[in-house]
Amino acid sequence: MAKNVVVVGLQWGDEGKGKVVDWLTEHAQGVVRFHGGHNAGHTLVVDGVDYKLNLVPSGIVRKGVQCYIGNGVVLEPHHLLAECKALEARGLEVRSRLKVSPGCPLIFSYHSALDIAREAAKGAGKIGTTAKGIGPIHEDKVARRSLHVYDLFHPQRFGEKLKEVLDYHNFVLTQRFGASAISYQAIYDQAMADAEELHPLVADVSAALYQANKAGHNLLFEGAHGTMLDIDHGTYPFVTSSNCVAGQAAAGSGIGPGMLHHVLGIAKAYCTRVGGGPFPSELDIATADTPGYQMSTKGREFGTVTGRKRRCGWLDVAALKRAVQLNGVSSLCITKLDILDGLPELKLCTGYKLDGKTVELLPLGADDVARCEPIYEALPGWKENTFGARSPEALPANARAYLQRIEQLCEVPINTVSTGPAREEMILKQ
Ligand code: 2SA
Ligand code: GDP
Ligand code: MG
Repeated sequence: MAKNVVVVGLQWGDEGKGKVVDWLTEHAQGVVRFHGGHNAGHTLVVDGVDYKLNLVPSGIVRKGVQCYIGNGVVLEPHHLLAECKALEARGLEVRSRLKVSPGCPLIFSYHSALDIAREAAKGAGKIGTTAKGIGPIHEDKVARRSLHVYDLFHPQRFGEKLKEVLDYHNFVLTQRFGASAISYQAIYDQAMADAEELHPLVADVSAALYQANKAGHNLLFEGAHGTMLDIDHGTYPFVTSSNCVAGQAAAGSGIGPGMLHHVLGIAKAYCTRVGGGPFPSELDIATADTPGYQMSTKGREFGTVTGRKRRCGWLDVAALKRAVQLNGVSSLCITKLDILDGLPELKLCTGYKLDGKTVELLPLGADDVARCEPIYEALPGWKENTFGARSPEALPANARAYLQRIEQLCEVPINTVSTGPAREEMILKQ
């Protein structure tokens, strides 16, 4: 493993980043979250036990690995504490191994209330958010009115800032959306109680990472979403509100880009997307015995946070190539190859027809993406079972050919392949 590795999702999220990060911790001493919030959901399967993580980094299941939540993460403090306690109740050491940046913007109930009210007002054109308040907290951050973890430890200052921002948002909630106002006292009291519990975890993450790197620690920077959900580079406005690309690993954790040595891009062997927005290679998932149905059911494609059904489609290589470029991907990991077992034919979307022209990269923004007609290349499927395969030789020839074609089109090596949800269900090439 290169010293410090950024692990990013190259599609619309849920590529299996959590599983891969956990697997990589065999060779790492630290795992860092650098964006997103409790809208993210990662499932790890270790020794037959399932762990579902939202804010806690995916290094927590491996004994002795230090976990960091960087300033780029938007933090719902009560959710974090509840998540830590639930993991501790299952026997993991959590709070003693977790450092939280004082620079994280704080999410409170008015953020989710605004998120829900906005989505309801949008009707059919809604984004399909997770309703966790992710958009509203990022608006507050950029508008320079958000509260941060460091404010929690100055009760008077915290109270004054909270009052000001809550007045502002209550006006919007009641006057613009006809929703109920949110009570100041309930938020203040809960935040002060949480502050006391959070205090021992708060540390200068930026400085700690600098020192850890100097001490020779291998660090993993864990992406929480996918490149196509990036606020600048995704299918805007059907995106989340943070930067999801590898470049955010530096800004969102307070380290310099020179400290990042390898970008590992994670892509599913097919595509999924949850929520609204264009998806050129989307398939029908409702009709039995169709490829989309197999992806949805065998792949158990349900949102980790909301339980929503994820939409499914063929692997979009034109979108993947865009993601490879945006992230400067050094190597690829293809996950969930096993879900395609038994399909007679597979398709790769290699480009689109747009305004009578052929384009080879996903265009920017939702409006043009929605007008893209996919161009497909067909490849033969395989009948054999790849579930749990652990060596390249264990894969059928057609599965190897499928991977080689992706490699060829993306011009990046596939060094790892995941063949099942469990930690050890991985193929490492060479
Ligand atoms: P938000 O809540 O403002 O970030 O939603 C904006 C868009 O981003 C999508 N989004 C996600 N897409 C995939 N997975 C996510 N995490 C959960 C999971 C999702 C779930 O791991 O399954 O449980 O539904 C995630 N979080 C945000 C979202 O669907 C909107 O399209
Ligand atoms: P993340 O958000 O990128 O970490 O991905 P999620 O955890 O939200 O979704 C990926 C899902 O696929 C999880 O339920 C994983 O347990 C599961 N998974 C990951 N890799 C594989 C794989 O190679 N094969 C199968 N069958 N499941 C996998
Ligand atoms: Mg997920």
